[in-house]
Amino acid sequence: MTTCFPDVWIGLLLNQDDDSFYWVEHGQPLVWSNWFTDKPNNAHYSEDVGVIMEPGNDGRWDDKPFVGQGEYYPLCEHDL
Ligand SMILES: [Ca+2]
Repeated sequence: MTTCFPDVWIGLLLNQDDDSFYWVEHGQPLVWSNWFTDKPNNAHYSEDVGVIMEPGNDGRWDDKPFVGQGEYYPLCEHDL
């Protein structure tokens, strides 16, 4: 059985004012990153969320378009 996993939103959003990414939870700027080669690339000038790419990409990141709620699975933190 093959299971497909989509890209996962990690809480990164693009700041439209300066084209930098920030963490949505606290509004902090991105300091460390794990972008895939040549990413973020803002393809078609519409990619404003940061995701962990689907398996097979070593957990690297890409920027993708925000096309509507539910398009990406979110990665969440939970106290145990
Ligand atoms: Ca991209």
